[in-house]
Amino acid sequence: MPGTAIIGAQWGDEGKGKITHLLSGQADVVVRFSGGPNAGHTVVHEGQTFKLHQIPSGVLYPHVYAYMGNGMVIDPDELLREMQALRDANVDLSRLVLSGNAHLIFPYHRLLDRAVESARGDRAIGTTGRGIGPAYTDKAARRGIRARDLLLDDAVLAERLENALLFANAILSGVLQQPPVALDDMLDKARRWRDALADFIGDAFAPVHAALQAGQSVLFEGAQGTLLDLDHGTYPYVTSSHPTTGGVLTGAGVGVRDIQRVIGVVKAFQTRVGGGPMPTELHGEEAVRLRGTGANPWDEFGTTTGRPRRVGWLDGVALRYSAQLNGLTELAITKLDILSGLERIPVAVAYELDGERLDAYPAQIEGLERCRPIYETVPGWQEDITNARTWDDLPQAARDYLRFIEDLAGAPVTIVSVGPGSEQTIWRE
Ligand code: 2SA
Ligand code: GDP
Ligand code: MG
Repeated sequence: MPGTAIIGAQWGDEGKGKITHLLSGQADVVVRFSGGPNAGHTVVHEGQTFKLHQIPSGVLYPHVYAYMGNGMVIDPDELLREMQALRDANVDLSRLVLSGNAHLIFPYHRLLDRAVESARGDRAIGTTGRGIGPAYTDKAARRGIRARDLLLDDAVLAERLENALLFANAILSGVLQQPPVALDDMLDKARRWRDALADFIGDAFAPVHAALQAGQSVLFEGAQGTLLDLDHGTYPYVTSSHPTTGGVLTGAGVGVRDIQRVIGVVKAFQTRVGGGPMPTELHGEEAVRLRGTGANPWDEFGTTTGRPRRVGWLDGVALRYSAQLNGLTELAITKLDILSGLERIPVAVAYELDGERLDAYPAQIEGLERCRPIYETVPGWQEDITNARTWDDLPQAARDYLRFIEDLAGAPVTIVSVGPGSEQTIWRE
């Protein structure tokens, strides 16, 4: 199994960290291809819980080469904190590489992110405030600073920063009436980042291709989820990158033939953080039932920001769309244990829009905002399934629910997760 992409099939937080970490046990290389410190991937490794943001989830295995790919935006301050926390837990970072082509998040990106969000008022995207949008904006506008730029002479770096600050300060002080950011401060920061990170900045292209060519197992770890894709998600309520299979190609620099398996990670119900339409959203007691109250570590609160996640029933229309868009070859279903004890489980199989039945995902957000889910309801199960380890250990109703999901997505379920622990996993033969 040379190239395997692990893609969030919904709005993020499907459990990509757990699935990537599990598969990393047998992998040689793990590459993150999109996003940055907005991500929060929870991994339980040898009983200890790690929350990874920018570093690939494979890093916890000492045999794995972990690459932060060119498609990412990296906040070096956050990265250094994350690296220190891992070192404190005795994790070996000698095989960690930051692509020289990844763009950097500077403090002015965070300032801009927060200022623009507050200026949007009730039309705010609900970003994580980590500077993601402004950093990708600078990248697209060709004024971004890349990791490799830290290694340049001070004079050249200063020139690039000055160019980037022309725009940042025009918005910050000209439009938003905030104090401008000083070039010297940014240059000082960049020098400190250079000292701390120079040994980690390198090539994330040639070694990944060498591994693929040698038939080694390479995992591409997705961040966020399909419906947050800049082109294909619920625009403008999206992130500024491509968490989809398309994003693997550009964000890691590989070709279509390099990816044999595309695993869509699907939570057994639906969650979303931030603004934007969510047709199957629930409120009140039903929502608390799926979200939890925060008493358990796996309850639905943001891994990075702690924000309560919006929750709802599984959206089969969105799942079908996601399966097509990503070319999913298989599904990993997570958090199935959370549904235990329900009498019946509704799943959206179509939408209703202006009295018409809609089977396809609407292209326009204005349409999606008015869609009402058409549910099909399947029987639930009462048993605790957190100790199930084989397909046959699952109650019949749980297996039927999984088959229902397979039919909706048109892809087989190969992995079922019944708890956060790595042992709480069913590998379907
Ligand atoms: P941004 O910060 O510009 O990427 O925000 C744009 C939208 O993307 C959503 N987004 C996320 N949604 C779910 N999970 C994410 N990661 C963290 C987690 C989030 C957290 O693992 O829980 O801790 O709150 C993530 N990152 C970005 C975001 O909510 C906006 O809707
Ligand atoms: P990611 O961003 O896709 O990696 O997902 P997050 O880490 O943000 O959120 C998933 C949460 O669910 C984490 O707290 C995981 O430990 C937890 N989790 C993953 N799989 C399961 C599962 O099958 N059951 C339960 N109860 N929790 C799970
Ligand atoms: Mg997450």
